[in-house]
Amino acid sequence: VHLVLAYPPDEFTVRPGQQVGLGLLYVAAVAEHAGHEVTIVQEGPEYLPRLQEAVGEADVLGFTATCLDLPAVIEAREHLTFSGLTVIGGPGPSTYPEFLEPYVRCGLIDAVFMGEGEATFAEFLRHVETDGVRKTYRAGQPVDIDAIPRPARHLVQRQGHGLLLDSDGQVNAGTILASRGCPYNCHFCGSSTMWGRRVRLRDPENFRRELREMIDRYGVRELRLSDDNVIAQRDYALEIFRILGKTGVPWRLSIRVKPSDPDLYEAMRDNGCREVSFGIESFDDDVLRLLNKSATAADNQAAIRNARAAGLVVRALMIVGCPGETPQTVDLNLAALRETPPTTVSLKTFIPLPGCEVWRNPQDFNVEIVNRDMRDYNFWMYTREGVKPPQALILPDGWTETQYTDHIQRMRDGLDALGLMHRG
Ligand code: B12
Ligand code: SF4
Repeated sequence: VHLVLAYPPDEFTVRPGQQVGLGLLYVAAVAEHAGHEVTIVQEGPEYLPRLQEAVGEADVLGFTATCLDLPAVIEAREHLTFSGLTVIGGPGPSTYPEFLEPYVRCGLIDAVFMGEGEATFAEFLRHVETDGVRKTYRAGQPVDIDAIPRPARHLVQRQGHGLLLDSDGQVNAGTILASRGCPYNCHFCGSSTMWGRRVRLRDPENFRRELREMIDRYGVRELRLSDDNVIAQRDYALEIFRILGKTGVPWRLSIRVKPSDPDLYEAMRDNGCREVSFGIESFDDDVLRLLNKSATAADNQAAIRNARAAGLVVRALMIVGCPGETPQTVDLNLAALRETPPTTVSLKTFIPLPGCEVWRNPQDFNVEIVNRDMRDYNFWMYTREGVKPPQALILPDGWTETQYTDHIQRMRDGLDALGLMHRG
């Protein structure tokens, strides 16, 4: 079978500092492993003509997509002349399969993959050869993450570049996963819908071999550990950090604010970690409770303080416009940031992402979802053209749209005044 696998045409994935998602590379590896021929089309200029040319001789076209990418992928497919099978997988189809139903009904999409893709894609490829392709493939038993082939990085031109805040933006950079899944269930996150809540850890030796390959074969000189929550098991995390440390390559990761003890951050620093991103979201305890963060504003401050004391660059990931916010939330946020400033704040507006609890049951959070157009579900504050105007996707009970967007603007202005707003 000749397969073309495609990243979606998304302007955000081609911005400097972005990285290649690993999902498509994992399923590409499964296909190659089974003896099939695979070509990957990345995003970027002349996307459609490149994709059209690539699918010329192909039997299967497979897209990966987040929710945000779903409309663009459908649009791309509509513009293509292709008579083979079109399939789609990734976090978008996994958490929002309803979006794809009409396109499956009319035959534009032949099969939708939900959840982890390695086992189901292998099954699908067997079905292609026997003409028994199903319309949906839903992941069953979690795969053994030590038994699956390593991501097929040789199929892409670019692994990513400049992933660290203080890098020059040109360095060849790559992402790697040590674990899959997260035991928490923050109500704005779709991780548990995608992976379940059991964390699977890779054999450290298996992880080490992939790391060596990235450095020796692909020339990767900056790394991002893309795990949902690698510190869920502390001893395991420490082992992974030691392995990273032996490479001498600087790296970053995103983690929860707990545990937040100095030893953990010192171990990260001593093993080459240059930058940590914390899922802070808010310094309003009522909001953190409602979002089921299992962390408090004091935990947030402790993490920032201790990580900075260890000498790490600290990126605070924050969300404004969450369910449960009051006008005082902005004041609480700014006061806490003044008291314990991170290096920078990456501020997003609240998005009720499909797959998360707020999307499923907005009434439990006293909000209404006022916009379900996935093209508006990009939570970055900036576009290529510059500042993105605040937009309401949810409206908390009793708020007008103007009040809500003014509230977002006030947080943004406050961060600007503190000199903490990250424009990436
Ligand atoms: C690296 C990353 C990015 C990178 C690269 C994006 C990318 N396309 O992968 C950047 C920084 C660009 C990014 C941007 C965004 N991201 Co992001 N990102 C991640 C992160 C941390 C890792 C991705 C990864 O490599 N995962 C590991 C692989 C193994 O998992 P996977 O991609 O899901 O793939 C598996 C299955 O989905 C399936 N599969 C995937 N593709 C395909 C294709 C086929 C044909 C088949 C059969 C199967 C299949 O098989 C794979 C192996 O099991 C994830 C969190 C996470 N742990 O996944 C968030 C995540 C993917 N991002 C998310 C979001 C929301 C975004 C943004 C929309 C944010 C925004 N701007 O508002 C943008 C979207 C831009 C875009 N076009 O993708 C959400 C998506 C949620 C959703 N319901 O769609 C996630 C899941 C985080 C979360 N928990 O909420 N992101
Ligand atoms: S936001 Fe992070 S800690 Fe919370 S459920 Fe998602 S991956 Fe886990």
